[in-house]
Amino acid sequence: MGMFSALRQGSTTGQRAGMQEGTLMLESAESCGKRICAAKPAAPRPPAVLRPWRPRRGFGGGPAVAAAVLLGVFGVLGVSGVAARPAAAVTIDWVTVGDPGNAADDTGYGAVSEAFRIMEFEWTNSQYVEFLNAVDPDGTNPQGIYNSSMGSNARGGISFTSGSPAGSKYAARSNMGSKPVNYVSWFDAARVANWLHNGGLTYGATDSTASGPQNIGAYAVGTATSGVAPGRSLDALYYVPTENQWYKAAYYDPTANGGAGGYWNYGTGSDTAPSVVSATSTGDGTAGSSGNSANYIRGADWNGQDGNVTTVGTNGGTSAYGAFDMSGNVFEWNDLTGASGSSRGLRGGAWTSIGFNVSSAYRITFAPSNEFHELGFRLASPVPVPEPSTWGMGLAGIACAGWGAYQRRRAR
Ligand SMILES: [Ca+2]
Ligand SMILES: [Ca+2]
Ligand SMILES: [Ca+2]
Repeated sequence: MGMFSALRQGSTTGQRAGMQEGTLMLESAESCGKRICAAKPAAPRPPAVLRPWRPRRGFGGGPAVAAAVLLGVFGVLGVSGVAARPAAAVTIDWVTVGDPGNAADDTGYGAVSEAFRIMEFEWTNSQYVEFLNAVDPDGTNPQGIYNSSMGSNARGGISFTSGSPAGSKYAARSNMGSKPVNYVSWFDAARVANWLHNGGLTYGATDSTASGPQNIGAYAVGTATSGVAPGRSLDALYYVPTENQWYKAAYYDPTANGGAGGYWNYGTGSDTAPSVVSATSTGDGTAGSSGNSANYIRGADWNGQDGNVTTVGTNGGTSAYGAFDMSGNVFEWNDLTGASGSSRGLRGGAWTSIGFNVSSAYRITFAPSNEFHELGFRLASPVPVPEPSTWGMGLAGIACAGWGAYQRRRAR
């Protein structure tokens, strides 16, 4: 087991029953993030790793885990000089949500017993393109991971070109790379988590079987695209946040009430409804990265649309933990309590939403198969914790040791 495998498991937390079925004001949504996209070269694409997919052998037992752990540790520690990093192509910015053991809000949500990480931004079209090209180089669209509306709807962000070379058939549409992906079901989000859990690698052929890299790992979804959403694996390295985790990341502020902690009504660290953001001609929010504003109530008009998704991180300030667009842009899937079930949660409101929907008071439960232009996601992850014996080591030494372990395993 590598030195990086001492990940502290983020656990699910109990929460009250009484969830209610709600109806979504479904309209449209998409956007993508400036920091994410700025960090990712548009071209050329990294070469595909031409090797067959093999199911991972269990936590700590295979290259997939080593790669995933490397990805996670480098991501959070910002280690430089990672040219030797495995083929993981996607860059993810995380914020850490600490203060474990916080009390729930008066809504009953928000109590989380462990520290965890959550994405700073919504999952973008560019990131989803990396996923699609990595696990579906042949363009066979296994398990419906690509929704054709991504390519045809004015607010969709990803094109599919069957004649393009293997591994590059999917591409972000003009001005859409930094917008949040939409038309994604909970199952799609779970498959992204699986891909990352298995190392975020690029494959030489599409595996549409139940043991494909997108179908096992964090979630045992197999080939399912509807029906019951399984709970996540205990060793999941990436996953859809529980409702309590998402709620805490959006609304809790450990400095509120003189340091006693408390909750804001909106994901911008405010109890006042955010200003409605406008958009530039290329879909950037006009608020930048600070202030109490959000993309909702169809204020972001661009590309000929009355309301649209906008570049992640340009629509105003963050939650207390530093996460952008927790109010507005796209609704985000959550795992409710984390238990398996026939519904999944959505929170935060979208570019279409009225003010109430972007507040902490609003929640929806929905069949996990739903895909609309205002539904997206962001993932969570355990906080990487080096084993005690590694505390005295330099980061470079840790990186070399980790990579060596990866290579040794991979060579088997
Ligand atoms: Ca889908
Ligand atoms: Ca408008
Ligand atoms: Ca959002």
